[in-house]
Amino acid sequence: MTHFDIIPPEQIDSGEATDAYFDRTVETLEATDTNPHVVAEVTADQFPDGDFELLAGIKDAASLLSGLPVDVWALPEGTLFDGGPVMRIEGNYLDFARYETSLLGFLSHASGIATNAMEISEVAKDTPVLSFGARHVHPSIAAVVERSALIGGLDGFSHVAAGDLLGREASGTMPHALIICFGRGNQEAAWQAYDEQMPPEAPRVTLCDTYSDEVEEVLGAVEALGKNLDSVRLDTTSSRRGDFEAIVRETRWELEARGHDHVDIFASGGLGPADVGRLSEHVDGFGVGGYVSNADPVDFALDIVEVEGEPAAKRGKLSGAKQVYRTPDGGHYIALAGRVGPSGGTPLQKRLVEDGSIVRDFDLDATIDRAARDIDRVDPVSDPGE
Ligand code: PCP
Repeated sequence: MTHFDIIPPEQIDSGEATDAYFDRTVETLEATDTNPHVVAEVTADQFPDGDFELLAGIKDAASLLSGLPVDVWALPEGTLFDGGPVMRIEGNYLDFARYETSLLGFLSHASGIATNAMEISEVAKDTPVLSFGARHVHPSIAAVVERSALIGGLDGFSHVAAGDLLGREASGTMPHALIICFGRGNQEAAWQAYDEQMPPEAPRVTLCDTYSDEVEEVLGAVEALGKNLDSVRLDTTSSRRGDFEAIVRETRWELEARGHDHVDIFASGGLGPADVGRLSEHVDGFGVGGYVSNADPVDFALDIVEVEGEPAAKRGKLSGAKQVYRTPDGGHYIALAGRVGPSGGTPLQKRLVEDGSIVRDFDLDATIDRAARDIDRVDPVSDPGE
């Protein structure tokens, strides 16, 4: 147990992290000796609508289902999908009924974050983006946020403990708190102290918007750190922002006018895809928080589609086990499993769990590469949203 309001992992593993109606269903089925062999699928939209999402959370889903007497197929983590099942479970219903709640939670949350990260990453083009949004979510899911952000194409993240879990070092610059601790008018002292204290490998990125005009603070940072200064971060608070793009471009101009071309500009604070798209040619890096970490979870549901080998589904859902394909033109195609797929289509659902044993690796670098390749092939983000 923990003194925080966090469900312990043991209760997720045991199936106790469930909705009460599953407990009641299990009780009823057991009492009536009813336990059919079923096929169940995890699906968001039934049919393609041109709106692709990026699948994440499969690693945790596989851990959840391992040890249960079931067979599971799923799209590999880091695959784009547009309708149709992302996972199929085959087994006796009572063997996995209580796991539905946690299973959908693992997939829904991670996939929503990965999808928004992908959107940001695509409009940022080659400009690196760090995930700064851990502060907006419950600390128990910080690693889910950072891992999903990387799968979606972000280049790094800020959360230290998530870094420990993922085996990657967290990145960061400095908060306004550091500047304020040195007092108004003492920004140079704060930046210099930071420069002196940080290890040589840490980039010198000074936050330049705390008390006065951005250009003035940036030129002050150049003066204070000289050639040591790698980058300046502009995080102007929204009420003082005006035209952020103009502020960034003016800052760049004034740096270049004084021969400080080596100083990069890093932008952060309330940025979404439209901002990132507008700013990407003017800055050298972004920090994006809420747009990624606060992404809407994907609306996945788990539905029974076959009972004892026969098609079965509630109305509005499609019965029968399905396969989904990547078509040669980068499209997504849904067909009944066992039927002939589209010409040149690649089947996407692969075995994940075989009679309770996980049969796939979850190397994070490989997942990131897979996502990048699929995004390249499908080209799902053409019009940055607002
Ligand atoms: C930045 C900004 C946001 C963070 C990063 C990004 O923090 O103000 O809070 O998240 P967002 O994209 O959701 O806005 P700092 O400048 O470090 O904030 P602070 O003022 O706390 O130092």
